Amino acid sequence: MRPLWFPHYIPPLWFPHYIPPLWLPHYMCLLWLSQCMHSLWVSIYMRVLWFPHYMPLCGSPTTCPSVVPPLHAPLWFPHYMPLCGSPTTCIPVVPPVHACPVVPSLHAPLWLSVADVNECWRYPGRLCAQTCENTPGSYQCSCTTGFRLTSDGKNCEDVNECLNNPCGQECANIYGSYQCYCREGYHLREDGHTCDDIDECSQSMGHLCAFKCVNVEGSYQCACPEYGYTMSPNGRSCLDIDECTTGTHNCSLTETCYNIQGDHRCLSFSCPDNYRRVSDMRCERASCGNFMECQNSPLRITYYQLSFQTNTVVPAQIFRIGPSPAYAGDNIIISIPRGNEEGYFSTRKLNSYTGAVYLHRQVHHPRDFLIDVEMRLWRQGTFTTFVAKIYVFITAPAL
Ligand SMILES: [Ca+2]
Ligand SMILES: [Ca+2]
Repeated sequence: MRPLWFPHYIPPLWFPHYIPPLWLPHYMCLLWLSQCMHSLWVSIYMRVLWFPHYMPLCGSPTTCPSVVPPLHAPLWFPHYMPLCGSPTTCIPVVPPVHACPVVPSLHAPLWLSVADVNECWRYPGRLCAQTCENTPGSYQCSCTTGFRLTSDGKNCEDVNECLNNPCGQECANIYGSYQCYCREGYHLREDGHTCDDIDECSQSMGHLCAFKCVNVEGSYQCACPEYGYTMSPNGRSCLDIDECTTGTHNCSLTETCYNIQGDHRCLSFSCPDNYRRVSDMRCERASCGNFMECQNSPLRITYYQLSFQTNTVVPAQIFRIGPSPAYAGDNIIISIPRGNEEGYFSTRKLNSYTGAVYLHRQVHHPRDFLIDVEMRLWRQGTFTTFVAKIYVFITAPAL
């Protein structure tokens, strides 16, 4: 309320002597403060007659021209600008002329010892919600990053940055800021905005897939060998295709299809001369000429197929053989006369009528063996020979 200590401004009779034209803006303050018709008149009088360009005039009693200040500010007192910003109504003075009310603090002339008031210091925290910046004759509220000034010019509201799609994938608006995040399978780059595919295959040290991991954008996929396997329902491990039951084998009509892990085999069983085929798997001697031949040539030849994986722990008992039925006094001799040249297999007699075959060396790579296991049975004073022809398929481990 600065005019109070300038009493010489108030008596209207003094004004012609004391008020040079340049003081006029201050009278606008008086006008606002006192609502005194006389001061009003002084103001109007001075302004209209002497400095008409100071006079913020309005066209009607209710509206003020929004661009009054720039239009009417004297060039040599830019800090005097009579603002018509906040009080938007006009005060009727001398009809039909109307003046815009002027906020006193905004228009104090510095050279009248009424310095600009730093409203931000005078009313800390009360004028602006966030940041207050003093300006000549006024102040300006502003907001920190992430906020925008509301229409009241005082408060700040959160900006929803997500509306401008600043993120590579997903955006979450938060109060005063925003956060980018990525969909599953991606990670946020250090720039905080870009999403990069995660290479799950290289990060998982090969535990994700039984056979092969293939990185793809946003995810990964497991793969199986091109032939012999199909993907299991869990999408990670591989299942052997049983070519024999699915009919995808290439065995001829005379061959028997045998499925193994990751592949299959076409086996043909033939009986030697003098043997007759009694089943798919068995040949029996038709006749024997003399005693020695009858003792030494197999009475029966039976085919078997066994399948083991390369990671089978050795020694492993893979086969048992013995007379059925067995009688007291039976005794057997067991051997592998063919197919064990490299010594992967061995035999052991478990008791007088039971023999066992062992895989006793590790087979490191998939491989097929055909071994003849011969059992000579001593019973009631004569030997009888039996042969088991055993296919042993060593396959890769299950995937
Ligand atoms: Ca990926
Ligand atoms: Ca197979």
